[in-house]
Parts: sequence; C-alpha cells; structure tokens
Amino acid sequence: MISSIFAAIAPLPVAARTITVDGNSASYAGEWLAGDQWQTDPQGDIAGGTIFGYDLEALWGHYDEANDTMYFRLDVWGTPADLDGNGNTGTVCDIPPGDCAGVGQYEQYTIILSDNTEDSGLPGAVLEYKNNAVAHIDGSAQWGSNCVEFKLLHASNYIDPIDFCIVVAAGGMVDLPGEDVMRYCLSEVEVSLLTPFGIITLVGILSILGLWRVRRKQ
Ligand SMILES: [Ca+2]
Ligand SMILES: [Ca+2]
Ligand SMILES: [Ca+2]
Repeated sequence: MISSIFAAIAPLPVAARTITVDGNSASYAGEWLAGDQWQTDPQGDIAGGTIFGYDLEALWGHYDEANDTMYFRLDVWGTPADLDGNGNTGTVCDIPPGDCAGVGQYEQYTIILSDNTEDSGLPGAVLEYKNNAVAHIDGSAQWGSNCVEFKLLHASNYIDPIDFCIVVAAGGMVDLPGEDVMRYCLSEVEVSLLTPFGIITLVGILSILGLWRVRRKQ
C-alpha cells in the first residue's frame, strides 16, 4: 500500500547551484546563501602569535547535487594569502615567516573530509592548498580578495555528501605561530514516525520526495 503511494510521487528535480571558485565576493550573489555558513571562528585564537590572512573566521559549504560537486569557502580575518599582515600577499618570502607569493610554498589552507556517523566505505579526501595548487585529482581552490574557495568534483566518490566531518587547518609552515583549526560535521536526520503502515523514517519519506538533504549541526 504505502509503496504504491510513494511510487505515485515523482522525485523532484534537483536544481544546480554552481559556484565560481575565485575567492572574490563580487560573485557571491546567487552562489552562497546565508544557510551555507556552517561555522564561525574567533579572531586571534592561534597559539604563539597572529597569522592574519590565515586566521580563520568562517566555514561555508554547499553541495551541488546536480553536478555532484562540493564547495567550501573559508573566510579569514585578514587578507587571504597574507601571512604576515602587511596587507601584501607576497612581499616577504624570507623565512620566517615565509609569506611568499599567494598561497606560497610555506603557506597552506587544508580541508580534510572523512566519515561522520556511518561507515560509508569511501576514502574521504585531503585538499591541501599550498604553493598555489591543490594536489588532488578532483580538488581545486583559489584565494582572492575576500576568501578562499574550494571545489571537489565527484564528491560522492569520496564522502557521503550529507554525512561527513570536515577539519580545516590554516597557517604557515615555517613561522612561529601554530595553525588555526576548525571542525564541523554534517549528519542525516532520521526521525521515526508511527503510521498506519508501520514505523517509517523521515529520511525515507523525504528521499522519495527528493527532499532528503536535511542536515543539522552536531
Ligand atoms: Ca580564528
Ligand atoms: Ca604579507
Ligand atoms: Ca602569501
């Protein structure tokens, strides 16, 4: 009975929302929505000193299901890619601090993705952005005047896009202060309902309606 009811409901199409990975707020409109901000982080919370453009301020995320692409955005308290806080992203490549051109060889923004509540059997992913590149076949990133944006293609090959944990680390590799770190997890919401047809889960219902991408903070 219930299966026939659900079979009569066609899944809703999933609208694509792609993001230009350029680190520039000029392209935020229509890309990032208020609900995409997952976590905020204090200023000056790094042991041993300040790291300016590597001092994390906020983590944003968006899964474009239609294209199986995961996006992340890192806001920072200083100028992105400026490790020593002089407002220039690459004038002092001497070490320390090693503030080389852009996200240079001694600077990094790193995103580590792994399983959350369930064992997906998927490998996760490490997107280390340094020396102005991400050494991952499906990963890329770009710093700009306003933030650092990441993209992971074929995201579902690496993680369950609605049930995973992310660790963000940022800082210099040859400077004195430590790294700034943020942690955040997404998980599915499963609510059991007692119906005339028995106990079913909310996730199961919403999956059939094409509305199953529900998340909550942990
Ligand atoms: Ca911070
Ligand atoms: Ca600098
Ligand atoms: Ca730099």
